[in-house]
Amino acid sequence: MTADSIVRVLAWEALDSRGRPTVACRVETAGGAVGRAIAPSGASRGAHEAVERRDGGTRYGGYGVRGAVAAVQGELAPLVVGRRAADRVAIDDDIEALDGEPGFARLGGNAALAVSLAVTLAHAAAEREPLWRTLDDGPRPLIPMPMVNILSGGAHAGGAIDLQDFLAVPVGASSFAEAIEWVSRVRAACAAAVDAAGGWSALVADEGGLSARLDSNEDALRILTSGIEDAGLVPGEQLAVAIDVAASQLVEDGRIRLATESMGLDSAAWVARVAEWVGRYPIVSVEDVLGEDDWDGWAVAARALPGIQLVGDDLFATDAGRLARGIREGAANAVLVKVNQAGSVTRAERVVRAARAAGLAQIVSARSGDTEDDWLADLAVGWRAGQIKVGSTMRSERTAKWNRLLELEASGETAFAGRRGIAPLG
Ligand code: 2PG
Ligand code: MG
Repeated sequence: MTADSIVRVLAWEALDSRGRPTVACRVETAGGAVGRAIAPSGASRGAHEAVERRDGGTRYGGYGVRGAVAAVQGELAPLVVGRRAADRVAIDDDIEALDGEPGFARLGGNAALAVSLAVTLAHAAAEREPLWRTLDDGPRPLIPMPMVNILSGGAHAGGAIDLQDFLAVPVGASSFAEAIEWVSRVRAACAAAVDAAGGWSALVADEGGLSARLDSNEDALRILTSGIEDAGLVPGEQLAVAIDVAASQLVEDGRIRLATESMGLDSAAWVARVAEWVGRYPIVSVEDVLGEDDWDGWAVAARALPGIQLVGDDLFATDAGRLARGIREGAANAVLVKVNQAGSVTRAERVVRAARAAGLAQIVSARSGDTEDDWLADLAVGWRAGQIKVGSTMRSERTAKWNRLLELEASGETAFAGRRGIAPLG
């Protein structure tokens, strides 16, 4: 037995930022190092994500995770105890093999991920290193460009409008601290406009964003662009805009259904509408523009939106196989990386590396149901992802990640990615 041999794995049911149960896990080594992590959980979940195991029934409205917790204690702990925390990659692969079903359908992706993260963190603790350094791939850790939610719709805001995220991307900022200051100013400027539009800026959506029942989705783009100007920043040059359509949530009979505007558009008409917006607003990035299985539509969108970062979230579901198909078919030029879509740190890490090798941009992302954990910031920095998406500038499960990045920047060992990490790359 070595000092980093795992001697104990403990799991329990914790709560995420939406107040729903989720799996928490603590891994302890012989030398006394501890790794502790809580699995995040999405609302606009893709069909191709690792399976989130829920108990069903009436307890916690069916969201309980006692089954997943029992899977950790009953099957994963015996597999992990006695192994070295440094062997995370082999442990993750063995968990996948033990599960035996695609997407960790038997044990639960939430069970597998909580263990994977806790092992990763226990290793860093045993090494007495910050987490990012144990993942460090390159010459110097890279602080990612933040993509910050300002206005929310869709599944994160009770369907106030259809599109899910309207985000600020501080492309002209010269440091992460400046980036966060700028987007905070934009959020404050947008709050007044949201109140004027019948929203209530004191109440926030799942990721801390503003929301209101606007007359159209385009109104959100108008509010955000005016907010950038009102904040004294130059749209496009200093502060750009990103949207996450989360289109898989909107597909109905093969069309994109916009309830706010009482209409349904086919893929081509919808992409043409987005292209018009790109011409009118300082949009640099469009996520999940179409449904998760509309591969042909995505290839059309890639041609219709040249020079724009086209991000696959539900499309790729942080899965190396789906990413490989997207690369072959030219479907997108960026991948959203969510560790719980993958079910393990190792599976997500492989997606980051495959994307980088193929010239795709990488955006490490939190979930709409997240936790006070801050490991996501270290993953982005250590993997040199270039971009990170966490939500807005408020709610502690969001600020935990921003605050960790501010700390790492203040430590002076890092460089800020700036706009370099945004697709199309170089
Ligand atoms: C997304 C995420 C984060 P959710 O769609 O990108 O904003 O949402 O976690 O609900 O899938
Ligand atoms: Mg998304």
